[in-house]
Amino acid sequence: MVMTRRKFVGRAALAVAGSAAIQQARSAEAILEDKPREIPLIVSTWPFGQPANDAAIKILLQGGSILDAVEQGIWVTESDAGNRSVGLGGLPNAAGVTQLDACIMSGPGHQAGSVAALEGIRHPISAARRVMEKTKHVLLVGEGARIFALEEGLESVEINSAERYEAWRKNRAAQIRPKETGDKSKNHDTIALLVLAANGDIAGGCSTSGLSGKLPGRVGDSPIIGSGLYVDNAVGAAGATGIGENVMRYCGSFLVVEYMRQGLHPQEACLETIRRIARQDPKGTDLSINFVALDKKGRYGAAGSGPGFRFAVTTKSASGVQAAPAVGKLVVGPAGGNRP
Ligand code: SD4
Repeated sequence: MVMTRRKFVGRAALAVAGSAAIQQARSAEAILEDKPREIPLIVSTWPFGQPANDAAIKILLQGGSILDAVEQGIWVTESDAGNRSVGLGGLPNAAGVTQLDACIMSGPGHQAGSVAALEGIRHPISAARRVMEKTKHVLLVGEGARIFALEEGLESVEINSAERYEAWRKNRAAQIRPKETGDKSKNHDTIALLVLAANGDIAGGCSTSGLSGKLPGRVGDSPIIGSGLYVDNAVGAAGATGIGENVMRYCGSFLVVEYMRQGLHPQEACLETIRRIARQDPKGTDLSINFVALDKKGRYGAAGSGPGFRFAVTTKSASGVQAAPAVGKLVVGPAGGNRP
């Protein structure tokens, strides 16, 4: 490939900007170093992650497995009928059907399982775990995923699509443009839940109904390993929420983990991932994407492309919600992360 001088200079400038940013991030790490490092540690997306974290830490403290902690923590969010973006309470696609995406990753053995465009199953995270543990595959989609979940004895739920579609259609305007003053967390999003166990093992899970009004069959970042979630037992884990298309074109969660592997603090790794995407993407920081991360040392962090992203952090001694730093000035989408 012949590279013009302009292209070469442009790329070199980008590379310099990138490495300068990493150096800047490394020096910022000194400030972040002071954060407590209590383990087990659980970090998840959005304030609705807190009750999920609480359920997950309880399982760990009772001697349960790290995967049980991930799965049963996420059950809490999937069971919340008031949640419009995770589980069967999630807003339907353009055909009036709620299609669910989920994945799970286990650090030890680097195992992963996913389901996408899954209909009528109460706990997609459990279907993902079964894919990981009981098949030789990583990802099952659509009707195949549903039949597999049914064969595994997972709870199925009858859904009246026409009714759901009508309700969705009537409220569409309100859902697309909720009041600016409203609680943004209600419009969001995906739960990505990361666990660092006391023995240093790491696991994570992710579950969502995806973007409301999406085309039938659309799969977002959440069930894609390396995009909505990534775990490396030697380094750490990361998860994403926001507009999946802006995450999956860059393997966002994988990138966060790779920055941590290069030595960045989890928070700086999240920030640098968004900066890097924004440097390259025609949308700049208008991405509506957010990441959470934790590392093997028990450090954690999060970042959003715009302000408004909050995340839940839980240890044995404390559980709470924190605000994530933002890269750009834009809010997390006028309608939350589900902005088309
Ligand atoms: C998706 N990232 O399907 C998910 C859902 C989400 O804001 O987090 N929406 O694109």
